[in-house]
Amino acid sequence: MVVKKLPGEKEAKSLTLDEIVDVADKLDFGRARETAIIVKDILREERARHSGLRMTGNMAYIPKGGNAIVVGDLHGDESSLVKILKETNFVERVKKGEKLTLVALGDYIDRGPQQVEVVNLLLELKRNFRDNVVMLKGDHEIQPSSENSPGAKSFLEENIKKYNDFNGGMYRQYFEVFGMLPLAAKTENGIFFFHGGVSDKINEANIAYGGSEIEKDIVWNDGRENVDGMAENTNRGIGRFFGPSVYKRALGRMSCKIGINGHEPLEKDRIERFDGKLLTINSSEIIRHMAYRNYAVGYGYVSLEGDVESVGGIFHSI
Ligand SMILES: [Mn+2]
Repeated sequence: MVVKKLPGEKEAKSLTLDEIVDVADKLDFGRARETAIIVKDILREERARHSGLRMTGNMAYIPKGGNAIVVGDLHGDESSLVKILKETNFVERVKKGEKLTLVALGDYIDRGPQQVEVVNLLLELKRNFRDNVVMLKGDHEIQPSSENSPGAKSFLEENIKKYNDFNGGMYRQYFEVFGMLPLAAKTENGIFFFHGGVSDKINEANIAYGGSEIEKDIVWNDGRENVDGMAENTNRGIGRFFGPSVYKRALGRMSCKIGINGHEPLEKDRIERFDGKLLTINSSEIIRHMAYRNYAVGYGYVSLEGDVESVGGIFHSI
C-alpha cells in the first residue's frame, strides 16, 4: 500500500516543547486551521492503516513497545498538560526515537481559561509526532457545556474572543477534528483506554461501529463498586453507573487486563478501584478551583510491553 505523504511529516522535528507551546499559544488562526486540517488527514489515514498506530472506525490500536503517558481530563488547564510533558520529557524522548505514546483521555474543553490553547497544543503534538499521540473523545468534545470556572467562557465564546472568530470557522474546524477522534484505544499488552465507562454492549466491533448508544456509554458512564450490574447515574442525570461484574465482563470481551479512564475526579485513595483493574485519572487543577479541592491531579505512566495485571504504581501526582 502506498501511504500518502502528509504535510505533517514534512514538519521539522526539531521543535522543542517550549517552541511547540509558543505555537499553540500564539492563537494564529491560519496556523490553527492548517493544523486542524492536517490532523484530520492523519486521522483519516490512521483508519486506512493495517499496522502501527491505527484505527478501525472509532476503535484505536496502539502498537506494542515502550511506555505510555496517560493524561486525564484537562478542561482548559494548559499548565498541567505542560507540567506533565516536561516531567516526562515527552518531546525530547520522542525526537530521540524512543517508543513513547501520549494517550489523552478526552475532555479538553470547557471550564478552564485555556481551552483553545490545550486543544492547539495537543493538535500540534499530533501534527509533529503523529505516531506518538492518541487523543480520545470525551463527552465535552461531543456536547460542550456552559459550566465554566470564573474568568472562562464557553468554548465557542473563547474561540470568538481569542481568534475574533465571529463566523465560527475555527470552532467548526475543532469540532470536525473532535468528531473524528476515536472513542477508545487498546494496547497489545492488554490496556483499555476510554473516557468514562462501559456497559454489557462494549466490545471492539461495537466501539468501532456501534453508533450513538455505545458512544454514550463510553463517554458518560461512571464506575461504582457498590452497583450490581448497571444503575441510573444519579450524579449527572445522564449516562449510567457500571458495577464490578459489568466491568469485569467488558475487560474480558476487550481481551484486556486493566482499564484507564478519566471523566470523574476522585480523591487520591479512590482512583484505583475494581480490584486494582481500573485507574481513573484527572489531570486538571481547574476542578480543584471549582470547589473539589481534594481531588487527585496527575498522570499515568505505564509500560506497553510485558504483562500488566494491576493499575498499582501507574498514577503520578503533579
Ligand atoms: Mn467527561
